[in-house]
Amino acid sequence: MTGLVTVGETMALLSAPGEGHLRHQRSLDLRIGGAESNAAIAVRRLGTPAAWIGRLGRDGMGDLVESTLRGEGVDVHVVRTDTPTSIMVKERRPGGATHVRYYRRGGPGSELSPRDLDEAVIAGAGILHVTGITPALSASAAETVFAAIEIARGAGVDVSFDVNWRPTLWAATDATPVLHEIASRADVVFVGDDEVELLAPRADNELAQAHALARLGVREVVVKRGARGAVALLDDVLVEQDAFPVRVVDPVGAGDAFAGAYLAELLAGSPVEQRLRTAAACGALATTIVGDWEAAPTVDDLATFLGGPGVRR
Ligand code: ADP
Ligand code: KDG
Repeated sequence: MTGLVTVGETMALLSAPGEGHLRHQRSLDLRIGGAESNAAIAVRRLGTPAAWIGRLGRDGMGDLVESTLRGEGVDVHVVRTDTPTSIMVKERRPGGATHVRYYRRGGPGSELSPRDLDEAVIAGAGILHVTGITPALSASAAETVFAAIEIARGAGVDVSFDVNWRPTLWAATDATPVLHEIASRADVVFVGDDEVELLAPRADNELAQAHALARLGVREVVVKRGARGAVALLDDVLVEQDAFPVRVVDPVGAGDAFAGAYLAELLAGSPVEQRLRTAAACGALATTIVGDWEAAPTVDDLATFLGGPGVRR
């Protein structure tokens, strides 16, 4: 496998179909979501191999997650356990703000252990992609992330890290040293413009913050700026990419589609300008329909988006 491998928790996702408070909903759509598997799907959609390592309950929700990922062409390496599969509930409050609530404490993702890692899969990949969500779940989940990084580094596999700080899972004081530690072991770091201060508190603007991260030994620092696009800092050169204007329906998952697309282009050997352009297009498209990963574009969708609508027959 020369593509991407990732490790993390994927949950069943109960998503309110309409706008309004959850208590006024009479049904919920059943989907799946997980930052790492969202990125793996984004990679697959662009025709690049991707593998996901994780744990799921031995239950219907676990079957749903496993069959959905397999259906998307992701190579699944899963341990099934007696612990129920974790759940995430997503509602769109009046005014359009998306609220997410987790039911995942002690869930299968928290049981992740370095023993779950298939060394050959990681060592055979082109990139290992991890996020700051998994180490927040438990001590053994954090150990698993560090163990995966060690295997990748030992095998000369690039390490990609999406900071993805989730304040509902851990406070800044607990998160900062761990996220810092992972960033310092990564070749590529994706960081939100709202997260970068956490890792570079003494720098007083985005550029200085990106330089501070690069000084940790990170080869490519990519700052995700939502509707303002993105910038990448590598070899001391800053490359900027505007956002593609879109009508946002559901912003959750944009960062995962962005990271997956950037990494797919990196695996293909594309220059940084193309990595950023494809990533920004995929991030923008990811916001245009409901779901954390469903709108990640295929090669064909992307060509249509970048080349103008037209009619495909
Ligand atoms: P995250 O989902 O991790 O918070 P962002 O919201 O910054 O990350 O989204 C990742 C990337 O997706 C952005 O850098 C941008 O290129 C694209 N993107 C996100 N939101 C929009 C938007 N509203 N319009 C256009 N592009 C967007
Ligand atoms: O980036 C989107 C993810 O946050 C979502 O799919 C669920 O993994 C998830 C999380 O922990 O928030």
